[in-house]
Amino acid sequence: MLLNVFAHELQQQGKLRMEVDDVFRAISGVHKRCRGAYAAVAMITGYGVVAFRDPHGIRPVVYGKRETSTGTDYIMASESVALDVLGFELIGDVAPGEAVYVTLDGKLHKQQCAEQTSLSPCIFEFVYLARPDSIIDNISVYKARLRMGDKLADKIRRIRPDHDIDVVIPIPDTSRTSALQLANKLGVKYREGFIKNRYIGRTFIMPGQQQRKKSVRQKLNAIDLEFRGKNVLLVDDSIVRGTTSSQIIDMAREAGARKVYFASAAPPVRYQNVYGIDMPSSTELIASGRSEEEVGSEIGADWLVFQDMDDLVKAVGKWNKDIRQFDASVFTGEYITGDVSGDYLNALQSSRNDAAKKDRRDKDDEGINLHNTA
Ligand code: PIN
Repeated sequence: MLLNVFAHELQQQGKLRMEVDDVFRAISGVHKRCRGAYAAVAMITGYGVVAFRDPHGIRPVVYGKRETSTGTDYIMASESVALDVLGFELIGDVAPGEAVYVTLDGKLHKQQCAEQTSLSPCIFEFVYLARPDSIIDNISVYKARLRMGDKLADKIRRIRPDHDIDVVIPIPDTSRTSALQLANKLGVKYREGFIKNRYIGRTFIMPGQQQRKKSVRQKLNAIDLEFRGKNVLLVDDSIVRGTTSSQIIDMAREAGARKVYFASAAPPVRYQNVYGIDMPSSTELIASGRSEEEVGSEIGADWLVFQDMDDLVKAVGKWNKDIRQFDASVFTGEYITGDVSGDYLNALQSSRNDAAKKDRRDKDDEGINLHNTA
């Protein structure tokens, strides 16, 4: 849809031959007509490649270069890791509202195309979505996650000064970085108690509760000797539906743990995401309408600790003081574009719940069957 709007903006200028400024003008038009989060890379056949980012800079997009014997090559990608593996050097982020355009002759042009901008990156990228080796808006995701572990350790010390944790065990993969630092700071052993089957994809975006449940057991296997007779602190990056968390707690108990404590490197996820992540509807979020204690007993933990919102912001924001605010709407319910109404959220709610998704899948299957019989 976004590209259609962009194409329409280009077409409306009615030029036979497009100049660089025409492309930037079209992107200004996109910013006027579209709201929300977007970071896009588009190829304009016969002209070049252009990357652009929404005026709030919610989603990331970076660009880089590499020198070759024939000149400079440019690259654009949503995460800087793509540049590393292809031998490019990072130039920087496409700024909120900015467009970076590489024409067929190999020249790079860039221009601010939005009237009002603010840098408000999505904090969930740092919590979970991005790879740890990525750098987003000048912040190393890895460093941010280490710092989340630091902050969690401080909180545990504060609220449970007499804790009896024997071992810290991450729920792989994302939480490893913060769990490692948490254990270090608490002065408790860090152990890999769960081994991940590396051929399974992300479960929290998988359709259907049944399928998700099955996938947890297929995805993780416990090493009993790390659990037997011990008080374990399991660490995850976040708790979304809570289904994985409760199954993992069961697995830890089956493996012989005496007490199972749980730490989430992020605050409770209570609100829907409207900025590009196909997250569950809020009724399916375990923390929606529940207190932290209630979530703890719901997932069956002996106790549960969540990162405080302030600490999460500090953990990430410490590395780039230019960021005044993050999009943290899944935790706070405050949508930084300021235009997300209750009606919109309700409509989203009914299209995103598992039943609606199943319905759509069934219809798609029917479509395929009809097609086959025809
Ligand atoms: C999984 C990262 N992480 C694990 C994603 C599970 C929420 N879930 C969000 C925790 S991985 S649940 O490291 O990429 O494998 O609360 O919805 O059950």
